[in-house]
Amino acid sequence: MRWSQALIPTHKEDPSDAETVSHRLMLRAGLIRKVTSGVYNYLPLGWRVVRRVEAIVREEMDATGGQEILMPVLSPAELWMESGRWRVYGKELWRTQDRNGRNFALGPTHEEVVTDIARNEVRSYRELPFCLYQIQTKFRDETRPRFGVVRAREFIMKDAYSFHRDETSLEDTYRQMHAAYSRVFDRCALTYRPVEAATGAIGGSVSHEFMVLSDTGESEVIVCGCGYAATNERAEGTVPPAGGDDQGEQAMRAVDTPDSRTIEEVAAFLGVAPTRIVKTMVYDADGRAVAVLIRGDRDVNEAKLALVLGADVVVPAAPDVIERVTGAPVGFAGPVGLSGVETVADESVRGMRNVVVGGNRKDVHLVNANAGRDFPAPQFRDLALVRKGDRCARCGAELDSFRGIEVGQIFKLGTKYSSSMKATFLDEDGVAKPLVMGCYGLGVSRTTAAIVEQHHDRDGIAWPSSVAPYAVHLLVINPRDAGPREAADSLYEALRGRGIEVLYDDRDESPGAKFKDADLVGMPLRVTVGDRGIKRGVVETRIRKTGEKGELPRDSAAEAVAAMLPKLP
Ligand code: 9G3
Repeated sequence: MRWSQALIPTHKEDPSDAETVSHRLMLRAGLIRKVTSGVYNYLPLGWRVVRRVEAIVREEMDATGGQEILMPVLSPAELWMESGRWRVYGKELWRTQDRNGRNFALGPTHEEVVTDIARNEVRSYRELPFCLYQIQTKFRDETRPRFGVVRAREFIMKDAYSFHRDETSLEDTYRQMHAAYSRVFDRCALTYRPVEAATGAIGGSVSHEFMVLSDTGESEVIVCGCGYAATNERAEGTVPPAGGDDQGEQAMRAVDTPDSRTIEEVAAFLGVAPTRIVKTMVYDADGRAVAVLIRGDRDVNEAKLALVLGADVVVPAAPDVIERVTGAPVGFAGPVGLSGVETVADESVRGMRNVVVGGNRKDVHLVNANAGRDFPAPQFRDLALVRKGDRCARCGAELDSFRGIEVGQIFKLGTKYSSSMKATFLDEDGVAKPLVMGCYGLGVSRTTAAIVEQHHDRDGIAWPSSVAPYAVHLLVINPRDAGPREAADSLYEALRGRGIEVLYDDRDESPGAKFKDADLVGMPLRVTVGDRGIKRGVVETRIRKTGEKGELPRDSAAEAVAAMLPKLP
């Protein structure tokens, strides 16, 4: 492609509203353009990268025996009502109506639609297992789209769904997918880590996320030297005891704490450490109020709480619910005198004595409250959001953490959708059984941004060869010089003749600007044709990733370039 005829609108300046390096560089290098919040155009260079990533994904999905299909974006509401998710999901599920008022969802995922295919087409255990996949645009009306295509409202996902007669067969495909995902991310030259993940509202028993290491990643991953790794939502671990209450049970008393609602405000007002406070969080679990006691310096892991309560959706209760349940405004909830509401405590509270709790009255806290004496001894469960510094549940060592971008997630779904949607098969005894399912998602558009996060320097993007929009960036210093221009034109044709993808910067612009653009758009190999070199019968090369420079004889440059490409990083 000749740059003079290409739409590659690069920017010298960093766009003001881009927070992450991938967002900044994808805008500056002319890969994407924002249409509206969370919605992007993929311009020629950006779309070439997406298609190269898709090609790798397709190859690896096909290699697992996956069969590619395409399901509609428009999902009839009826299917979502059958699975119960039309009711469970809120505004994030992009709903619309057709001209006759029929309800649809713009598919955020396709468990319902693919299960509908299976229940209509699968009869016998003989037809199992099989795996269907698609690479398709998804819609999720996120509250806060950000970081460019990393968290978008319209994005490209590869979603695969496998169907089995039993868990053993599912285990086999799950393992194959795990390996295929590793091959995909290896081929995209990504540094990533598969980690245990929560299954959340999607259901199922087991899940792994593939995390690309990035300090700007939205996800926090908890890791241990023993090899344990899990998202902080899924992570198990022990909260180190805070200590500091070795005296016997003291007399409980009420203390006025005007306008002290947050843990920090109460701790400061009473002159105690947040670890001496037990906070009472009120949640809405599928519509019922639940009180959770947890140490003041810790957070509740809502995914764990949902599992403990067997609830689909767990969200913080609304202020009016808190007022109704505790008799006090937000910030003063406590276990003393709290009746008629299910209460559970996190392990971090076990054994604490003489703690500070909310008084269930405005501007009042209780000091020296003791479980058993002042409020019913609660059930203790592992409900805390594990963090760096906690103890590993496996080996007891101190846990560490890193941030990452989730580029893939795989699930053992089991029969959640097949049972609710009556998708069955006949086993060898003619008995109808619910199909056992797995599903496997890979964020294609997000992966392109993750690659930029890990492959850039201060001058711009440095694409790995496996996904670069073009393998070679050919640059003629001054196209008005007939000698260099003819040399560059013929090298361009010679390289294309060898099937090499070349971006040929033949623009009549300053050499400085063209070199800057070459570094910005980041093709793996730059070949420069200039007057001085042509006079000496050579062209210059520069490897983008390493900056390594070289010269090639002009007459055999195409052959030499072809030999260099496979060795490039
Ligand atoms: C929704 C909305 C958002 C969602 C979902 C449903 C995430 C939802 C989880 C999955 C699970 C797997 C198949 C491919 C791999 C991931 N966000 N998830 O189910 F209605 Cl609005 O999508 N699905």
